[in-house]
Amino acid sequence: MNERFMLRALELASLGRGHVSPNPMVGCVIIHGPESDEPNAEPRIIGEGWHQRYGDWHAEVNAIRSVRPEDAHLLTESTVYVTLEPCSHWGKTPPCADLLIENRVKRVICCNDDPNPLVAGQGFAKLRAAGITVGTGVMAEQGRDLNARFFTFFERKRPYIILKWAETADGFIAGEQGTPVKISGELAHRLVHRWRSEEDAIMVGTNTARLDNPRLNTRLWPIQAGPLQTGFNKNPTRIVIDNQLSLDQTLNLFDGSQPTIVYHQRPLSFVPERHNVSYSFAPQDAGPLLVHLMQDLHQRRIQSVLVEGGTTLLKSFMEAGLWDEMRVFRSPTMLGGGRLADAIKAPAVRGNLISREKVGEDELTIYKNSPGN
Ligand code: AOF
Ligand code: ZN
Repeated sequence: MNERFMLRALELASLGRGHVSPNPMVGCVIIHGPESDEPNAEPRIIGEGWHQRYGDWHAEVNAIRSVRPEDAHLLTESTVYVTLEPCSHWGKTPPCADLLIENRVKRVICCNDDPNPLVAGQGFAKLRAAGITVGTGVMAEQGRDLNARFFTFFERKRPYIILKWAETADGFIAGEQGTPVKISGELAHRLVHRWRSEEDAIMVGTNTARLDNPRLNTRLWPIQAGPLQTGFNKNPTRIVIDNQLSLDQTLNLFDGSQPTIVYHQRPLSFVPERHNVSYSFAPQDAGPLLVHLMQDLHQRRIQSVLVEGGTTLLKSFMEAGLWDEMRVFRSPTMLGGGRLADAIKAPAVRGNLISREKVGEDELTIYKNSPGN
């Protein structure tokens, strides 16, 4: 077992970020060498691959295909490092476990078991039944971290929630009436567009939709900026809460350029029809709106949501303990008055500090939710 190779597999997996959802990011490295009981041999990577895009070949297939014909005979003495349990089901592609068995690889080492009930241990069972040595739990934490969205989706039956806001040096997040003010700088702005391209959905509350008229797209993270330079620039699904369906239909959000979901609590005798806009009714007596939202998004297979404000919406996620990450920009500017950022933080909110770094003029701090919060 060699963590160096798993690290490489994790690195490859991450190249799929923003392109594979609702599938996990998976990387695979095939090694021939001493671990394969070859005396005096140096371990050598004979193949590698990753899951590049939703619907495309899985990591193991790409790795096996990358093996040069002259190395193909080494596969029977190889160790396959793959970040997730190889699949056992017929999905968009045939089972990866079968492929590894056909190629008679010697060992398979993974970070994590696949939480998808279609797989969940059956991939390993298949491999073992075919006489392949299986190891799992190698760099398990890094593996879970990489696919936090995928694991949250299957284990908690809800999307991974990222709360994001910007505050001024004197701690304000918006003007007096919650009016939006420009707080963070140009680089932070661009980074947010990159984040948007990495998540399945992006959400705002009614006031932000009305006052800000946001487009919620990824125009500042152009195609060339992505790791694959594929000419593929993914825009997230937009989500807006509009309880009484009072928002002006000429807002950018409703322009039909991206799938948009409107959650409301106003009973309707007919469902409005608009291109790319769907309406989801949450009956008032059916419990908290956010609970309805989580269930509905889970059904739609949305694995992550970037919540961009405003204050009321951020606060309700925090109060419900419904969040996994907080990303906070602090700018050097002073506002002198307005809505205090502290007001959106519920008293019980505690997060683990993950990182703090400069983004242009601003400082970005990232927290993750502590278990039990
Ligand atoms: C692997 N290697 O690279 C990935 C796996 O829709 P499909 O057919 O692509 O299947 C998706 C499921 O397969 C996904 O939910 C997860 O359980 C597994 N993903 N498995 O062996 C891979 N991406
Ligand atoms: Zn597979």
